Amino acid sequence: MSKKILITGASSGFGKATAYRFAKEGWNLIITGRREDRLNAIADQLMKTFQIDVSIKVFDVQNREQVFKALSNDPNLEDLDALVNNAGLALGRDYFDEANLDDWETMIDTNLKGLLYVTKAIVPYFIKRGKGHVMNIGSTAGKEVYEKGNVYCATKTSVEAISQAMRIDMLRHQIKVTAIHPGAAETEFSIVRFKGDEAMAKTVYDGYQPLKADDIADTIFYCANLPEHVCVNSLVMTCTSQANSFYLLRK
Ligand code: NDP
Ligand code: 8X3
Repeated sequence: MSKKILITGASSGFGKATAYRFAKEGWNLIITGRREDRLNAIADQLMKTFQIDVSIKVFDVQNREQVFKALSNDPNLEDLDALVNNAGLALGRDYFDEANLDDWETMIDTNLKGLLYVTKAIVPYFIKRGKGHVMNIGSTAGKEVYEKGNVYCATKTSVEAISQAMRIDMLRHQIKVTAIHPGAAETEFSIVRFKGDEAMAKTVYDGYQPLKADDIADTIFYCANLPEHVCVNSLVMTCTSQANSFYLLRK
């Protein structure tokens, strides 16, 4: 029987690439995000190309009511195998004393509270089934805090912490929890971070080959397809030109 995965932030970047990766292998999908037009276009293409079931759910992960309304009491989620908490963003790259409070709130509400809400809404289905896999997308930004990264780095440090906590607290339910921490990858991430300034965003990836969204999708697919008794707990991945948040080789 086909397996089923729910991916947040599937309208772009890692989430979209992950949707394609799992669809190609015959998984059925639930893809989520705020941009309904994009999700519809992706769902149509995947259903036509791979003859799988794709349903979309449009909600803002920051909005607790929307999350629980979208994800509670849904028979389509009763046989869900895996969840990818990918929706997230950085906003601004500013010194702590100069940073914008609204940017901070949005990052905390999306990267941390959004991940908590979605997981809290999905875990009851996993508990009922006696299995399930939560995969959380952190970042190298949560491994080494860098200048002007302050609150973004804090949210991603929290992704590792809460992943560890979930793994401990849900051990008795045999739910797998994996945290994946990618380094620099060229998606819409930097365009969002620099609020539409595409030239500025481009400079982030100058002079080296960053990760591609497909690289992260491949890694998520690997983690999701290990034997029942195997769980990758935490995984850091970078492009070959990056050693960590601080060391990046640009030509
Ligand atoms: P993109 O900007 O390309 O994609 C982000 C996705 O998150 C979009 O699908 C967006 O959908 C969704 N999203 C953002 N805010 C919300 C929200 N409030 N509610 C619902 N969905 C939301 O970035 P990436 O694919 O690069 O980023 C994906 C994840 O990977 C993020 O958590 C990011 O922090 C992390 N990451 C990125 C790295 C990089 O270098 N690119 C490296 C390490 C980690 P929509 O706008 O339609 O809601
Ligand atoms: C995104 C990677 O280095 O821009 O999480 O923070 S970085």
